[in-house]
Formats: sequence, structure tokens, C-alpha cells
Amino acid sequence: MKLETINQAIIRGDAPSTAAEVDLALEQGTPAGNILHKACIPAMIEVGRMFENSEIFVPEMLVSARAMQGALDILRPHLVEGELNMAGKVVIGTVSGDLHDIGKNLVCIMFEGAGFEVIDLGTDVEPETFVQAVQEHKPNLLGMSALLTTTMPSMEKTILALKEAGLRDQVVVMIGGAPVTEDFAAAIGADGYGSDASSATRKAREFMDLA
Ligand code: B1M
Repeated sequence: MKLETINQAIIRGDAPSTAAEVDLALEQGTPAGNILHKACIPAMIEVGRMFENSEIFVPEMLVSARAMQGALDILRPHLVEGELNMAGKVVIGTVSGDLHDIGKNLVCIMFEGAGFEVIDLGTDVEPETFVQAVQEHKPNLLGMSALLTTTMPSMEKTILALKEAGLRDQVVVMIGGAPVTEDFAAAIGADGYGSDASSATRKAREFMDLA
């Protein structure tokens, strides 16, 4: 069965097989939405579960994420409007003064793999830029990443800037990054924290009542 083959290829992180099987399934008339929701997204949920149980580690998760990204690239033009981004919209970035983006990029791919539309603001994002992006894109969720203890305060500054702009209640704020903790998230008034890309994705889906 094609969907099972695609699902397994993503879990194995086999990007060439994933792409070939997705092409074949489309040629054989399988709706793109079925491929996405019955093969690809469940594969990334399984990859996340394996990562959280230490059955796999960051390199394996990255290769699966790349296979997923390849599948999404093929499926995107075939998907009916809105089918790809049914989970919600996320604006995300690494906070001001911080150039680390490897973990944030992984979070982006996992979010996209879980059905979110992701607007990635990149690195060194000022609080005002986050606020403008929330005004412009009206996301369900705002994600911030910090890898330096010295840049963590920028997360609180961004939350304060959202409050000042009257936007705080309109968006769920999630934060993460190696030095960030659940206690820190609570202390600065964030709604959620993810210790890794997988738990962040699970929590984001919970916020959208999708888990
Ligand atoms: Co930098 N660096 N670095 N660095 N760097 C660290 C973070 C450091 C811990 C190394 C060390 O000293 N042991 C240290 C920070 C110390 C501290 O503040 N406590 C450090 C330092 C000091 C610096 C510089 C200041 C060094 C210097 O110039 N003197 C400098 C700062 C530059 C700046 O940002 N302004 C610097 C520069 C760099 C490079 C440019 C060389 C490079 C970054 C390249 C890039 O990102 N494009 C780099 C790297 C690679 C690292 C280490 C080695 C690896 C980081 C990484 O990519 N991890 C790092 C040491 C370490 O962490 N062991 C280090 C892999 C990644 C998958 O994990 O990013 O934690 P992580 O992301 C995870 C989770 O945290 C979580 O999910 C991800 C995936 O599971 N997560 C979220 C992340 N964001 C999330 C958001 C969420 C939820 C979960 O919700 C929205």
C-alpha cells in the first residue's frame, strides 16, 4: 500500500524513496490531501514520539524532516487551498542578538510537517519586528527561540511589546532553546515551552485542540 510505504520512507529518513513514492501515488490518482494527512503527518508524529523516547536522536530527526520537506515540496502544488495549513499559522524567529538557528529551523520543519503554515522571521529578530509580524499575519501562535542566556530577556521584552500593542491576548506565545526552561516560560508570561522540536510541535497542536 503506497501510503504505508511513504510513511515508512519518511520515518527511515529516505528522501529519494519518499519523493519517488509520493510522485507514484499522485500518478496513480491518490489525492494529495490523503498522502499528506494519512502518510506524511503521521510519520512525523511517529518520528517525534521516537525522538522523545530516545529511540532516535537529532541527526535521525533531521533526515526524516528533510524527507518530509521533500514530500511537502511535491505535494504543495496539488493541495487544495488551505489543505496544507489546516493546523494554524505560526510566526517564529530567533530573538534579538541571537544568531543560532539550527534548532529553530528544525522546529519550523516539524511545525510545517504537523500541518502549520510557518512564517519564519529568521534570526536576531527585534521585539518590534515580532509585533509587526503578528499585526500583519495574525498567527495563532508566536514562537521564539534563544540559545544564549544573554538573549533570553528579549523573549520577555517581546511579550511586553505585544502587551503594549494590545496583541497579547490574540496569540499563543511559545518559547524554547537550550537555556530556556518551563519555569522561565512561566515567569515571563509565555503560554508554552518546548524542550525540543518534537514536544514543541505536540504542544502547539494541543493549543490548537488537535492533539
Ligand atoms: Co553558539 N553558543 N555561540 N554558535 N553554539 C552555544 C549556544 C553555547 C552553549 C556553546 C558553549 O559555550 N558551550 C554558548 C552559549 C552559552 C550561554 O549563553 N549559556 C554559545 C556561544 C557563547 C556563542 C557565541 C557567543 C560564541 C562567540 O562568538 N564567542 C556566538 C554568539 C553568536 C550570536 O548568536 N550572537 C555563537 C555562535 C555560534 C555559531 C554561529 C558558530 C553557531 C550557530 C550556527 C547556527 O545556528 N546557524 C553556534 C553553534 C552551532 C552552537 C552550538 C555548538 C550548537 C547549537 C545547536 O545548533 N544545537 C551550541 C552548543 C550546544 O548547544 N551544545 C552553542 C542543535 C540544535 C538542534 O539544538 O538549538 O538547542 P537547539 O534546539 C533544540 C531545542 O533547544 C528546541 O528544539 C530544538 C530541536 O530539538 N528549540 C525550541 C529551539 N528553539 C525552540 C523554540 C521553541 C521550542 C523549542 O518554541 C518556539
